Amino acid sequence: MLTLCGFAASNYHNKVKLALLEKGVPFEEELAWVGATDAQASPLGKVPYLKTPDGAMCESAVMLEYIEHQYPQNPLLPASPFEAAKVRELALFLDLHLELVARNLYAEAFFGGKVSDSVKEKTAAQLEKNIAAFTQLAQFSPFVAGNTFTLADCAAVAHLPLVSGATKVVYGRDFLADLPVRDYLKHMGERPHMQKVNADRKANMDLMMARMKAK
Ligand SMILES: N[C@@H](CCC(=O)N[C@@H](CS)C(=O)NCC(=O)O)C(=O)O
Repeated sequence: MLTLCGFAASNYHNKVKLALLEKGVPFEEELAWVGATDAQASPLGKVPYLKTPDGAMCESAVMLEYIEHQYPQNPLLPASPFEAAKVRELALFLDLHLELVARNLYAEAFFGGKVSDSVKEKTAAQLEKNIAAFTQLAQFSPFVAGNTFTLADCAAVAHLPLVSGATKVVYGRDFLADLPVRDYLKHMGERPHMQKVNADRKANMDLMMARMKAK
């Protein structure tokens, strides 16, 4: 049995959770807040990490690859190596070039902190460039990588709302407004597994905010 460790308000946690649910892979969830992670399983102290019968691993992209290999049912990657590479390309763009850059804004956008003007400027320029490149690659037809649900969708549904939300709060403008992200998320939100992920996310978000206040 697999154990996904982390917390349901985390976008990276939800990326892996949705993949497991969509593939129909049985798993348990173990609550692990940042600061209370297993140092052996996650040497950088990040969530999620995944415990497997063979040992533990960190890094959500690696987990999706492992899950895909270990449990081939309901594939999240096309059979063609080239098509699979194109899906991975999009998933990596979402993780690295969109989410990781937008993350510079989260302290101010979501947690009542402040981000310096120079970081805001740099992040805006980087996001503009990276979103233009993502726009060139993304399909939204109706899934982010084409006409089937893939692991790129697991990344997209977890990350795109944060990129939209953070840019809206910090710059007063949704940097993803020219992409069909709203319709896409609405469509994805009709999937029962997505609804479960969203309900768990909301419940955990309340818990996280209460924890932060109590500190
Ligand atoms: N590259 C990592 C990113 C995971 C990540 O940044 N998780 C956040 C929570 S959403 C975290 O653990 N942050 C705490 C930290 O970086 O110390 C992955 O794909 O798993």
